[in-house]
Amino acid sequence: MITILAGGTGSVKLVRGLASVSKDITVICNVGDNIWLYGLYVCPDIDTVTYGLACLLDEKRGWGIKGDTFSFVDQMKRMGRPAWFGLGDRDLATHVYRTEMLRRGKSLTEVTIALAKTLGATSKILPATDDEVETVISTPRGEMHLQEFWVKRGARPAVTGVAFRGADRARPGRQVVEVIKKSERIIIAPANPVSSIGPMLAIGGLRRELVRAKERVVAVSPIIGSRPVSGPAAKYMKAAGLEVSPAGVASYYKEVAGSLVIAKTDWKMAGRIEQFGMEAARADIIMTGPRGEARLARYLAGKARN
Ligand code: FO1
Repeated sequence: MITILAGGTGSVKLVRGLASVSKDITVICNVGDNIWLYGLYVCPDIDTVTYGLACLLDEKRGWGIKGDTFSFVDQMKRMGRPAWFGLGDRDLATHVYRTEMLRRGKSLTEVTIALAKTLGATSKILPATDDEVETVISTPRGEMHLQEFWVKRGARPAVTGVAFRGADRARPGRQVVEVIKKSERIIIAPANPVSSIGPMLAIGGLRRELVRAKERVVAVSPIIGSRPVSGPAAKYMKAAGLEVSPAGVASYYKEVAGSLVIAKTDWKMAGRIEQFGMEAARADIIMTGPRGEARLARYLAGKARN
């Protein structure tokens, strides 16, 4: 069994690649981006992975359902309600379904498994926790929810800190610990280390399990040279006091991962990564199209068998 720790947009390609090369994949998803909107519980990273595995994802945006319409948010705007978060009309059904089941007493784990099945996702998807953990960004304008920083404010404010509210009380989701224990390989997706993987590492019980499994944990760098493959990783990494480089990623993961896969062009970084007690493996980590996704996945699955 292979487990992958995933965020959303930055992780879905590798998740899909792994699902194309192995039937026994479990995805543990970040919940720090989850947000309550209009009385509905929206879980962007879980939904991105679910839609990606169910061939529903809007590939161009990297989130939401392809071909979706936005009449609901347009109408909300006309009614004078906040409409900065682009909830699609079909996507809305996911949030209504989830919220209804949560209100009936189901856990987020149960709802996530049910949604994946209903929508046709091909792998097991689990939230990192059933408890609420919220990624909070500190800026000179004050603290704000990650979605407010990213979507409402277009990631423009300077970032002075990143915190994970509720993580100190959160317990790993049902099945998460068991899945980590059983997996021959645990992969950390090339997601934003601070905002996508950070909320999971902040959950004590989950972090402890990864520390125990360290030699089976392999992280894939989301940074090539000094640039993130996508998204605002550089801003968050700088705010967390990390160097924006594969070595900076290694310093963040040094306690929980035995190896870091870096781009072949970053071979000069290997020595610095090894100083953190990690193996520095070199591979083609840019995933262009399904073939690129499957190629990196095969490489990682191969490492799992070695
Ligand atoms: N990202 C945006 O940049 N703008 C949006 O309006 C937006 C809406 C949205 C709705 C549902 C969903 O599942 C994701 C959505 N995202 C949107 C993506 C999301 O904000 C982030 O990219 C992830 O949380 C980071 O992984």
